[in-house]
Amino acid sequence: MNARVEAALNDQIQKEGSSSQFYLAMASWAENNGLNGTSKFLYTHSDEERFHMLKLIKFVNERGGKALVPAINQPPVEYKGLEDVFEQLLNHELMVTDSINNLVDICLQEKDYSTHNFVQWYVSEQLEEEALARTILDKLKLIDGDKGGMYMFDRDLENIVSQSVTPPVKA
Ligand code: OFO
Repeated sequence: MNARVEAALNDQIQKEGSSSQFYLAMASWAENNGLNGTSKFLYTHSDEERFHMLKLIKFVNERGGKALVPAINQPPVEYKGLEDVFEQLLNHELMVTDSINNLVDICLQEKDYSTHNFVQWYVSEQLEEEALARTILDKLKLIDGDKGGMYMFDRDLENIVSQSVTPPVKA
């Protein structure tokens, strides 16, 4: 496997792993703050990120490269509130999108068209995740801390989890 592409894929493996940990920390925070729907949503999101990491690990190894399993860093424990959680989540997704775009660039520069093809799945996934995070943030801004609104919001997020049951990506 092309060394530059392999390094970029390993960098992406690290980012997907840290996304999973980040959302896990948010899920745990939400659970401890009585936001059960939000915590379910974030636990599911954390699982999805782990599958994104696994899919990359398998791809690198199957293509003759060596996948590097990243170290686990401690994500933040405290959040100021739900808006803070979803703002951080959106910013994190924007950073991941930049990283995927960089990966796409490297594939093209190195003429690695099969990895380029593989990475397209991540390109669409990022679009969906960014759109969802923006929609959630817009709702939170509308609610503006109203208790009844927060209750409904938390219930809505629980429904999103049960409807979206996008089966985890096969690694
Ligand atoms: Fe892995 O999809 Fe977001 O970060």
